[in-house]
Amino acid sequence: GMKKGIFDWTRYWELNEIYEWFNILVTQFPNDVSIVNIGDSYEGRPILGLKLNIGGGANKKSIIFEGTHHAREWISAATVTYMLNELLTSNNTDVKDIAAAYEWYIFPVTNPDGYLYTWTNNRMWRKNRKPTSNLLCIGTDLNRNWDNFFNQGGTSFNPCDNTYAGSSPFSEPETKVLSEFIKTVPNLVGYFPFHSYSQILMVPYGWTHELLDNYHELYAIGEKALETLSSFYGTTYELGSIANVIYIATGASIDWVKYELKTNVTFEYEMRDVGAYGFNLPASQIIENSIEVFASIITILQEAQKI
Ligand code: ING
Ligand code: ZN
Repeated sequence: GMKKGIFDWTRYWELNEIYEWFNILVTQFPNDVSIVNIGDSYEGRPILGLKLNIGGGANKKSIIFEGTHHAREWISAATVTYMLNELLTSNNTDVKDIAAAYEWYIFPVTNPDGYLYTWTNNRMWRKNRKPTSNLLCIGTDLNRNWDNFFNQGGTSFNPCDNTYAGSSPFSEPETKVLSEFIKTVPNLVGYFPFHSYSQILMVPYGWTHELLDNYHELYAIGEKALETLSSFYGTTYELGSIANVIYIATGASIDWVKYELKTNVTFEYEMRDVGAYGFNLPASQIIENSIEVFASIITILQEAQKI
């Protein structure tokens, strides 16, 4: 694994550190990784992901990790970078098999302006940083801005609210460029957004209470994943559809991917904790959180390969 130093998981990383680390990985693993720049945020920062095709090979199925759509959920960037590092460097044969079996598109920070703002101005910022029709209020909730039952529940029409859905579907550059990119990914079979907090593993949909598509299949896989997850530190998660375990929410990325692209394996994580620290999860929990979540994802993919 990575050596201790600037790049370890005992503290949270700033955006430029994550991007710097990408550059290091490209020089360290030139045959297996490349940087994908899907376009710019509102304030002009590139939204960068790392593509992994370990050992090369064509026609692999693809998986996308969506990190930090919500700015204040720092554990998302930390866990996604940790998992990327494991996929590249783990010696565990189960991990190596899964890592080499897919093409991975890993985005630690899909809301770079918001993430930077949480470091410089307001630790509790959730939205992006694009101005709205209200001069006094900035930002759209990116996880309400996708073109799927837009503004039909669990959203706000008020630009000052934290769940403001935006002026129209994909009105925000961050959701626009990410959705356009996702459509170009060949053989997309898995989509995983990482949020915090509450310790819930969720499957579609957020727009309806109905249990549609392959809900029951995903639920059964989710049960196995949570057995794996709790086996390390006893962490317990709830499991269910978004609308049933938390609330109705429309315009979410996972719903759009599932509904529009018919992607098979779609799980959204609400990671640690259950509220003691909330979004301010201490950095001392990054590694434990990452270990349990990553192992559960390996279980999900092993189970999904059986069906
Ligand atoms: N929770 C998610 C949110 O966007 C969610 C829950 C997930 C809603 C998927 C809709 C779809 O509100 C957090 N903590 O952001
Ligand atoms: Zn969130």
